[in-house]
Amino acid sequence: MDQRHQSHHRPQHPNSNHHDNHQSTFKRDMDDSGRGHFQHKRFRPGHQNHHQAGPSTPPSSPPTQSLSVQRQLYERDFPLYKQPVEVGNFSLDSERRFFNDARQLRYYMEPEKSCPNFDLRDGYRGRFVKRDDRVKEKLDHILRWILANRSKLQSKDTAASSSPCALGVDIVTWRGHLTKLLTTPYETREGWLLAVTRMGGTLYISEVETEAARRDRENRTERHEEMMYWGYKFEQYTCADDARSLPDPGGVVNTNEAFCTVVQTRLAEHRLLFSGEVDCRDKDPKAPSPPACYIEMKTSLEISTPKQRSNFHRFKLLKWWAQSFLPGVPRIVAGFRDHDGVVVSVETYHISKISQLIKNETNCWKPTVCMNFCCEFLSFVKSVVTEDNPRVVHLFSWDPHRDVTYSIHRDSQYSFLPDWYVREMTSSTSRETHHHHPPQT
Ligand code: 0WD
Ligand code: CA
Repeated sequence: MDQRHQSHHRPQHPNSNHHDNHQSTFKRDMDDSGRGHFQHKRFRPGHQNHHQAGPSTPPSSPPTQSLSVQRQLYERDFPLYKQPVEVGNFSLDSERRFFNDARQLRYYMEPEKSCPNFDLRDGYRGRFVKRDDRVKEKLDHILRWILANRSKLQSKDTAASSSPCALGVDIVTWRGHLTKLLTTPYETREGWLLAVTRMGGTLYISEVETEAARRDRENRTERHEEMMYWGYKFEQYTCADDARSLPDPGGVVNTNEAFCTVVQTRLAEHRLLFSGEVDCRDKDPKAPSPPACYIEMKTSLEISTPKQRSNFHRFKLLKWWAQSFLPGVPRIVAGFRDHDGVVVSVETYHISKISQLIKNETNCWKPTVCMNFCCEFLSFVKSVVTEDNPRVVHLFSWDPHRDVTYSIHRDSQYSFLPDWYVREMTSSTSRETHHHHPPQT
């Protein structure tokens, strides 16, 4: 059942390439978390030093302090990545209220002409309701989905396996956070902060806004604010509310509204559960089942020079590929626009063909580096975050040209699992393991 996600990646056992480069990668970092004064090893990619629970690891082995992001360390065979399976979905309405259904899913209507002349500026001043991006929702919507669908999740996996974790998955997060991990080896501008908490054996990963990102958000130009609207407006020109109706370009664009898929998959030994926003689906009722019928919509500046084409391949297609590959969304429909926000052409990209498309580019990104880095990061996180406690956060931090490091926070501003979730998860775990309530008479 370990199907390859992409046919052009050669089949390979996830752990078959563990000849590590025995350079001396000892890091002479002092332990600033108050646990002694070892010389800590750097976490070595591809090395089995993350299997701390394994019998070959001496119990005194000190935890590793940092993870290198250097590309060449991740240039090996593509890791196993199972075909993502949609286990559910949810919708957020115009007021950002959660619904455990697909009411916000839209249907792609192919534009009549190849040069559609969509005016993406239309409606920005009068028919636009923007989500308040100062509100940090963290993992809340996913956690709501988990509570509403626990029986589905657990019956699939946990009951049968010997896994001690209550949910039957190792990692719960947003797809967007995984996208950031995939692109990290090639990122030169923006760092990230990821908060991690272990509860019931599952690691929850939730992004924390960096200072730099906050400054950028607070200092956006009016032009930038307007351009952020263009992507949503393109969706409005091309997506309809149901399979038999037409798009309504005269309506209001409300960015509170969202349809999110929840998928389960495995990256090497890591069982993942994550959610991502999906723009629309193929309107043909005979299209393959989700996520294979989903379509990602994008806009981008039209390409007029070889330099622009090369930059598009090297930087933008990396982000587009990573985002859609993760949940198994097979197609991207891109609207190329001019500087005035008029769409001048529309093109479809098949995710499985992107790595071929970029092969002739010098200094280009490689899918295998992205996936191997993400896999090693998750192993690193598992080895570091061993205390099972909803009040403890390990904050993993990365800046371009640096290693990934972390700090530990107890009952801090970084705690992100809400009480309603912790209470529900812990109370029902004990209910299930101890007894069944007799029916009330
Ligand atoms: O509060 C937070 N720190 C975040 C919340 C960070 C990232 C996401 N979110 C939540 C929101 O609830 C949103 O509905 O995630 C949802 C989207 O999650 P995702 O799919 O994991 O995010 P990502 O892949 O980065 O973005 C997918 C789409 C974007 O489309 P484009 O074509 O631009 O990639 O979701 C939208 C945007 O349309 N989007 C967001 N919507 C609401 N809040 C956010 C955001 N912070 N970021 C992207
Ligand atoms: Ca999109």
